[in-house]
Amino acid sequence: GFLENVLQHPVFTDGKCTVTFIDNHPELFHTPKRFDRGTRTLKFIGRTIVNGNPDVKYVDPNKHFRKPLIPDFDKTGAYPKGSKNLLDDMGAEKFCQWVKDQPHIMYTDTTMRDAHQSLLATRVRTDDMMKVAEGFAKNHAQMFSLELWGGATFDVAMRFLHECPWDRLKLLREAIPNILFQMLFRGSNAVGYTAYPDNVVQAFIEKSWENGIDVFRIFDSLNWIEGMRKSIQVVRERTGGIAEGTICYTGNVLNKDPSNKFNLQYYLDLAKQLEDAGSHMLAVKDMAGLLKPYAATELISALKEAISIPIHLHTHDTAGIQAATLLKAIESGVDVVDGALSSMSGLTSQANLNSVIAAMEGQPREQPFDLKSLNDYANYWEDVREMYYPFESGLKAGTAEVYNHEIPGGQYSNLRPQAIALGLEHKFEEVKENYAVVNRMFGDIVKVTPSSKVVGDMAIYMTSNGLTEADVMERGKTLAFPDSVIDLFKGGLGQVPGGFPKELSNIILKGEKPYTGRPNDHLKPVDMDAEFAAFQQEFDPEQTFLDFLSFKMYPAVFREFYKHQQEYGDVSHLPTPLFFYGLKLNEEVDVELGKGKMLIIRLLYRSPADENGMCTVAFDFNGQTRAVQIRDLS
Ligand code: 3PY
Ligand code: ZN
Repeated sequence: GFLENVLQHPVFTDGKCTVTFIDNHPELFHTPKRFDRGTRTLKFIGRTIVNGNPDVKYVDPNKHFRKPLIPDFDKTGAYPKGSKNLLDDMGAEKFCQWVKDQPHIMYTDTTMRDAHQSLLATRVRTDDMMKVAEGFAKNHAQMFSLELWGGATFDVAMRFLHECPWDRLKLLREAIPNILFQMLFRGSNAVGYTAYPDNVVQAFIEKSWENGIDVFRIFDSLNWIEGMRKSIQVVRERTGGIAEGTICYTGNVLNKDPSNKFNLQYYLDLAKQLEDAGSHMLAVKDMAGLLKPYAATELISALKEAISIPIHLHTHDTAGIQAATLLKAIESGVDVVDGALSSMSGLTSQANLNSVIAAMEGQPREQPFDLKSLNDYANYWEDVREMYYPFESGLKAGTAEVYNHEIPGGQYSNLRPQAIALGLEHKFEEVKENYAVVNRMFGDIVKVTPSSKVVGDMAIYMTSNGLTEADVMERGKTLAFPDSVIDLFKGGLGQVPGGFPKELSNIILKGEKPYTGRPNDHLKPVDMDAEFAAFQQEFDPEQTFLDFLSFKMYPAVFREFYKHQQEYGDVSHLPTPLFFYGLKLNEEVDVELGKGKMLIIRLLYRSPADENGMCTVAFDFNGQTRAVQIRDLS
């Protein structure tokens, strides 16, 4: 147990023990025998019953969940061959030629990544994905790819769901061996918010490939080719995957005013650079949903002329008309489009995949799907989505305002809660206005994670301090700008063509010199062997190199995640209602703890807090009565 661990620890036996010793050595809590899996699970459930899940800010006591219906599939039959098999057989180059040669349109389903990132604050859990993984792979093997990893999912999985993102990937890969897996990769920033040393980025890509990722959608938050070049190279040279170099779309390509820097030529030049840098495919990533239908005709037709790699279109339905954009792009020869299953589509998510597929029925570029079955999966997700109601953004309809503020879908649904948390509830309109103002002040830039966060931080900063653009320009020398803003102007996210506006740059940097190269060039390579050894030393020897990479991406988040695992075990198998809301008195739930190990848990009793603030929570646990002590934090 814990005491033995302390007494036997070399630091303790060497007499070097200090007051921070226990804090610095979380492995001391690694006492597998005393706290078996069942007890840890009961502790987690007990804590949720007594204090709620800290991530859930509001519980509706009248909420009742339907049991999501898992669509039928052939449990014993083989998986039909899909895009993953083709890639494995042909290799990336040939496979991409094959994609280009197909007359029909192909689809990426974003339900398990961007859709829930944009609608449900990225909270969808592995358990809900796994229930339909095998069936979907067998019923819809003609899907081009499933986007299910990267972006914010990596961070949120550990931080709020207390799940290992690598385990999610591995489990899904096992259940879906036949369809390409796609991730969103932030170039120099990998799956984080700042630049990492090149060798960390490289190791991350290699391990992602080894554990299941095929398509790497690589973007740079300022559309800076140098921020993407290295990742594209690594995918090409160190994996068998597809490097999808990405153009982030912003502004309006139909605006022919000479002052419009995001004009057609801008995108064509970037596309050519990405092709020359070795991209196997090109993504047009319209993260805010600004690509209007007729703009898609112009942009996609011109891109098809200009480059010879396949083109993959991604957009968000914030304005409510992006299905039309997809149709126009399909008419213009785009090769693959992204959509989300109906119940997870619309608003700040992707357009409705089921409906686009239906709209294409009988058309020259139709790719046939079993629409009835696809709708059954949408129904499954509709019932699952209910369980995540505290994370809904509250948006009711699409808005044409997005053409003005240009806020990306994932950020838009987050911005209101963020504004509320800062007491700016009644100034949300102003925050959106200021977002557009800040974009202009910064010289009109691409806004996507993490640059979008910087613009958002500045907009909130100006709103909460009642500052106008003129105030910033006049009194800027005396203002303490958000760190993220200073970092952007210093070059921490890379460079923009022509640099940031000089006057504002001087004000923000207060005389400090920005750097000119890649932010990664300023970072020392990580000594992998030494640091991995130190990592295992700090935590425990069972921690793998994948855990180490999680730690390198998010050190503080990983530490908390590790502590949570030590205390409560692996909570990823708990059913979602149990995970977020605990149990009601006499409510019974089945929990699968690992393969085939079923538990039936019923809540028998919960005492009021005693004089020490402790509650007793008693369960029927597979027919035995077991109780845990939980501190009441109320
Ligand atoms: C992310 O980086 O998470 C995004 O979804 C950007 O659009
Ligand atoms: Zn997106």
